Amino acid sequence: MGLVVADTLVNSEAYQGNDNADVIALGLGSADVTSGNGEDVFVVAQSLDEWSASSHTLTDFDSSSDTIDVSAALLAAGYTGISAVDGVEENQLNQMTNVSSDILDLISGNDSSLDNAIGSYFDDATNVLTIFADSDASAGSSSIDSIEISVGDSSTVEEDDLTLTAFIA
Ligand SMILES: [Ca+2]
Ligand SMILES: [Ca+2]
Repeated sequence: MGLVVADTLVNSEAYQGNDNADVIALGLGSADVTSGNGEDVFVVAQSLDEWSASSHTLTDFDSSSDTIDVSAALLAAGYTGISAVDGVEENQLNQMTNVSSDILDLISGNDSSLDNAIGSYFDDATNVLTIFADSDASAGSSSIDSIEISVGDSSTVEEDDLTLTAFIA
């Protein structure tokens, strides 16, 4: 358990990784990253309230080996773990699965069903991944933020590519 330590922070520039495992933090802006081979980890480093101001591009994201870790932003928002029960618990995340395109309306509408939610939706027509999370860790209120990450034409992103390493023992 613990935060991933990044090799480098990329904000709004192009960055080329190597063919080993890179740990690349995505900062505020619009990074354009080619990470090469290896089990690369992308850390979404900016706080939740900065998410909507960023839109990154991962040109060669490989779903079979690469992952995107959003733990840091969630820790900073006050979450302490992943909920083990149905329903919403104070400071506990509910990781959503099998998310459909309907989620985009729920996000923009700050829908109460997303209370303490974390999840992602990949649009394979546009190759845009939308990651969303409730920045209000209290139960019963929500403020949904989202960030868009584009991947290359030959890339896909699966739900289990989104990791929460800081919350998993
Ligand atoms: Ca690499
Ligand atoms: Ca909440």
